[in-house]
Amino acid sequence: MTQAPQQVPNTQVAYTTNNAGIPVESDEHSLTIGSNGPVLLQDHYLIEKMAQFNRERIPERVVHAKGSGAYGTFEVTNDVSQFTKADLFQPGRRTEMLARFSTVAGETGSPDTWRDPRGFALKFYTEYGNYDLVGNNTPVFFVRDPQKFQDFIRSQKRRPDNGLRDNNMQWDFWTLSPESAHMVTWLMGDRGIPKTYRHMNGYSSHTYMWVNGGGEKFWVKYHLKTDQGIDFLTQEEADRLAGEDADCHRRDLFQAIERGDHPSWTVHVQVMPFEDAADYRFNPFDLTKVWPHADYPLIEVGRMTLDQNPEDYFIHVEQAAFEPSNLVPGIGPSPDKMLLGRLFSYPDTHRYRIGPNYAQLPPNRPRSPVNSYAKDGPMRYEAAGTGAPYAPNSYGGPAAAVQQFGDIAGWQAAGEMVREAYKLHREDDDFGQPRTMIRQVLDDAARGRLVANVSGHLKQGVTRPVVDRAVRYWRNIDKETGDRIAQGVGGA
Ligand code: HDE
Repeated sequence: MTQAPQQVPNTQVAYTTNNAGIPVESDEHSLTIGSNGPVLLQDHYLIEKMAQFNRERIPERVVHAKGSGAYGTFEVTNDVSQFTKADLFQPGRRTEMLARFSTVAGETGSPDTWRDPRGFALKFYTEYGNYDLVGNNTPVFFVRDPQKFQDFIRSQKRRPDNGLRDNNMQWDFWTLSPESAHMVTWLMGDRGIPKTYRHMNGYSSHTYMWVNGGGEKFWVKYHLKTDQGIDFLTQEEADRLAGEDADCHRRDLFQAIERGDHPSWTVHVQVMPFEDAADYRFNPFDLTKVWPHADYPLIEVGRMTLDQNPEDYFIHVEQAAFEPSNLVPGIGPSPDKMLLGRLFSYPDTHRYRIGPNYAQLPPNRPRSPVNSYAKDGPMRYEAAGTGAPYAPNSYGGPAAAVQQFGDIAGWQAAGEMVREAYKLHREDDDFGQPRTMIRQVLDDAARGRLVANVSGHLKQGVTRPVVDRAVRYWRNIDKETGDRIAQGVGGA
């Protein structure tokens, strides 16, 4: 009988145990009859190791599967309390946070440098629960109705017949959905492949509502401007890195934080008075539109700094659950149809991917008290502490603090039930803002790269009718750019 290892506290001499904490007899030999086998069913540790291994994967995110994350802090640097009573935005506040950056269409093992928007997901552990701001590195998006999101994503992923990605599907969808023009211009330009996660901006993209202490409401859009400066990879650089170091963005973020080179972003908002929305020149809730800064300038709010790598990638990043529905007092949604669709989808996907008690997992666990009446369900391990499992109850269970938190961050709504596009505002159209971007924001070199990127993309497997439609799509955005792309793809 081999002696059990000297009984010492785990903290000093760590010896291998099984999941029940029982010291194991060997790390490398299965239990057999004689040294040549057969292997015995009673080798409980062998079976535990194999069974655990077979169950290590959870479903990857259906979009934004490849990503990287880090913890940090958000610090208020400017007094915006006239616009919001949200605790984390009050003067002097420092709030711990988690950020996750990601690509959109690629699977968990795909290259960091594929041309794709980048997810920019933030979770703030505030005094009144988690506030999640789940944006991208672009201020707009491809579609403006949640009905089309799933279809858009399918055109970006893999064909049902051969499982291959297909530029033809992408351009077929985009050219049949002209509302995509603004975002496609962002995507096919320099912002489509950031140099690293540290060298890109983040945006709420959506319009949100802020409510101040007096109950006044405002519409806001967030801009998180990188303090590292915007930088990008050319298509050639990105293609090379995809082969040489598919995880280069993940590596860069981890190593920068490890060496103390903590990335930061300065957080700004554009603020629109509540009453302005109705007759603003663009539909302020249309996710394919920006608010020109001349109309609503940026107002600084604070700075977020990422300074702590997660100790375990799977626990803190793979299981992180961000949801736009995590809106704390002083912040609300807006009539943006895409945002309202997202309020359902994220908690739904978390329940599917990581179980109904996902909010108790380390990255998702609020740092403030949780007094919810939720109970039971797989992997639940924290008692609700509500005195009785129902409300109201006479055993000290929590009740809603209606006086303090009863106001609703909402708006007037009336009308027939319809299935229609947004009513157009006077300057609403699908091509005006991308045209302004090409003509007034990009310089000659950036315009040249945009033309080269689009032409190159169209020459990879896109069929002639779709190419011709794409040239028309770009001519509608900007005639000269469309003509240059026509030339780039051999005339159309
Ligand atoms: Fe997402 N999106 N999305 N999305 N999204 C998800 O939720 C969805 C949209 C974004 O790092 C999913 O947890 C719908 C816009 C980020 O974990 C899913 C619609 C923007 C992340 C989902 C949109 C985003 C996601 C899949 C249209 C920028 C990664 C995994 C109505 C403003 C968060 C998950 C992370 C992830 C649904 C469109 C950003 C499927 C229904 C617009 C950064 O629930």
